Amino acid sequence: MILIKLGGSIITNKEKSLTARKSTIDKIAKSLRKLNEPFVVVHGGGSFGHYWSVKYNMHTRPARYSQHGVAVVKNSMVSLNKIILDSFLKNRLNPYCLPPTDFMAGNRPVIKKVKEIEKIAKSNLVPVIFGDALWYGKKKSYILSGDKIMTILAKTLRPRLSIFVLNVDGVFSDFKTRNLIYEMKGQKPQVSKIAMDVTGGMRRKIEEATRISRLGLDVFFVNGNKPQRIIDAIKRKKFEGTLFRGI
Ligand code: IP8
Repeated sequence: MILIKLGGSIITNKEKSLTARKSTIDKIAKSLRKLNEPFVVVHGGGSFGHYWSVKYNMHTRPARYSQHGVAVVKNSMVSLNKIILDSFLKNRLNPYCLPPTDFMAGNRPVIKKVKEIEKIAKSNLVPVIFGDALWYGKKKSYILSGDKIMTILAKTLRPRLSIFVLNVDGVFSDFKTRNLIYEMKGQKPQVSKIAMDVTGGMRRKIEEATRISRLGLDVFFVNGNKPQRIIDAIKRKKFEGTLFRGI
């Protein structure tokens, strides 16, 4: 099984609030049709969820954030999720909308429910999960990042491959030269800080990818503007991106 994270930067225009990159989403969906093994999709918040999380000062730490904020963030994620579902349906994938409330209790996964996700994927449906504002308990809530969801799922489902689809080629050792790191082996990459990202942007992605690779599972970062690269990575053809080899 394959886990695919569609980053907020590839599915939305991060410069412009509440705008989805519909044609990019369509192209990715069309490419995913070429896969002939079960896969699960997780997507991020981009200029939908992050836009409102910043406005309402909500973060990954459970706290008593504005309840209106929780409602608005959730609503925006459902809107973005609907755009993805529509595109997948149009492209004859069988998307199965799966909000994280389906397998999370507080900030812990319900393992029995997580295992069910694999069964859904193997039945020729494509679970489509997303980062979200979640109820924690005692009037507290928190932002659960799609990147974190990747690690949660990887721990239990042990995918053959986890792919983070980005708006750039992978991890750079240097921004100016755009020098791509083909395999992460403890180098110190350069990461940009995106003010809008409440879950930590590229730094968080690298952290989660490192965690997944320490479970003995391979992780790839690829550029979603060239969707064939996703397919090539999965089919182990020539690979353009950054590999975190499972250790
Ligand atoms: O973009 C965060 O998911 P991410 C989702 O994967 C929200 O970090 C609600 C901001």
